[in-house]
Amino acid sequence: MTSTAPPVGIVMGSDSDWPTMRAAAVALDEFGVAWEARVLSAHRTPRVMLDWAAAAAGRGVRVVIAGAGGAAHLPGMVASATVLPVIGVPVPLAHLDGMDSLLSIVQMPAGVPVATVSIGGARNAGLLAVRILGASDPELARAMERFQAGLAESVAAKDTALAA
Ligand code: RP5
Repeated sequence: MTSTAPPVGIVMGSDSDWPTMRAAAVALDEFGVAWEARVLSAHRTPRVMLDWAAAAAGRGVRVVIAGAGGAAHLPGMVASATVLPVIGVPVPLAHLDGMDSLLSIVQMPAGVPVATVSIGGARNAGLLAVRILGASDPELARAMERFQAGLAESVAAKDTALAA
């Protein structure tokens, strides 16, 4: 098994999730973190999903971002088949405003964690993946420090503008 995969794997239950999930890829691009994206359905292609999850760590993936909508079992099932950290993104569909997706992903049984972000929160999923990688990558951690400083500056600028 070769370790040539990008450090972040973005998986989703359908290509219809991509308009939501691409925000994770954009965040990773901003930090120069490479990623791969796959459509893997817990219900429609369960064996392909489990094979990908089981092989991911050996291929060099370090963090998984998994998004799904509705009966959103993909993040939890991927987490059951890998030791890698899995970040779950509840994708909002036409009904129930994404609450179904959120509850499907966040209520994991003890022993099988999924770090769930907000409904549609794929950008934060990408940023969380950067932080996880930054724990063992000082350069990436410094880039996150600069990013956070930029956030603070943008709030300070708004504060100054309102106070003027
Ligand atoms: C879920 O079903 C997918 O993650 C997607 O959010 C939802 C609908 O999929 P499509 O019918 O658009 O393929 O498994």
